[in-house]
Amino acid sequence: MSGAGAPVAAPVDCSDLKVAVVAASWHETVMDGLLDGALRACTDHGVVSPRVVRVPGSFELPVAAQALAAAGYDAVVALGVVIRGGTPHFDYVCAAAADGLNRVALDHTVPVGFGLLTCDDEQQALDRAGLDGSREDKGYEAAAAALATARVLGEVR
Ligand code: DLZ
Repeated sequence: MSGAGAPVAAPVDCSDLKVAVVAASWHETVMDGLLDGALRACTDHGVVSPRVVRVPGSFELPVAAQALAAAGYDAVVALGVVIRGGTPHFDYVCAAAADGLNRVALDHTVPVGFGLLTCDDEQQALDRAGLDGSREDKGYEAAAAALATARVLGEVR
């Protein structure tokens, strides 16, 4: 896995940060890879016992992320997989999840890692899931971005 295109930065120490991962449950194999990657990033950054919260689908990610941000977590990582079907449903779920997660981040000034895969088919998701044979590790990337941002925000405040 090269994480093609993603900036590579040495992990910063986040051992003093409270971190939560919120993960949807659709597309189990891909979600397992994303969650494993996010937790690996937490370990690499020294995060102690990140909290993991599972929700049914990606549409439910923002409300859970909001609760976690309001509860005082320093960084939240949101993980989900939405695969395009034959109706406009895909667009509604993706837009609601993306807009909602962005709103949580801005309303609470808490970084929310955007680990939501929005894919045309399952192969695109598998290619990005951080599994054996995947080209990219988007769960790791989303967590690393949230942690690096939380570290920067700590310096700004
Ligand atoms: C209903 C639905 C569908 C069709 N597809 C997905 C998907 O690909 N990925 C995902 O995370 N969730 C999906 N959902 C569930 C919705 O996100 C949501 O959980 C339900 O509409 C109930 O609010």
